Amino acid sequence: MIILYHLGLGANLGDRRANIEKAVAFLQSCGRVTRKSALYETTPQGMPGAPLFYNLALALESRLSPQALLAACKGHEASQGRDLEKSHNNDRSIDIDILLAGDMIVATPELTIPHPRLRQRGFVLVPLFEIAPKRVHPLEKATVTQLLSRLRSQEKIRRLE
Ligand code: PH2
Ligand code: MG
Ligand code: MG
Repeated sequence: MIILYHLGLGANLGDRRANIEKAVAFLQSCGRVTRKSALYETTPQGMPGAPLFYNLALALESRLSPQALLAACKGHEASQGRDLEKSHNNDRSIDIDILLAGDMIVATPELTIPHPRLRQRGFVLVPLFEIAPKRVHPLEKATVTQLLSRLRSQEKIRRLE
């Protein structure tokens, strides 16, 4: 079975553009990357004083299960020097988050899909809107366009390129 994933990538340490590009290349080895947003420079959320992020969203068609894809992404993050022990809201060279996995709903201690903070985050919704405006959030029963139009946030999101 091929699953259509939507992923969010973020980096706020080191060469942010290169770190994101490396992650995209890595994900190409997990399946077929069919859509990729522009890069966005975004203000860090929930991380006061942290350096600005680069964020991007992409679509990946993959035969990997959500659990296998998560493990592969964690492996890549670790290979890029990310300390996964203290991974919550600290600066990072690369973060790869599974946002959506087709219509699947996953709720385990290790993995929650759709991503639990998807609808609160402009840095996720703006790039996702660029590549998948009509995608439906299977719990909210709302499209990415609708989720973005409902978002009230102070984030600064600047499209690069
Ligand atoms: N990721 C977070 C927390 N805050 N802020 C921005 N702008 N971009 C991110 O990717 C990001 C964040 C947790 O993963
Ligand atoms: Mg994240
Ligand atoms: Mg993450």
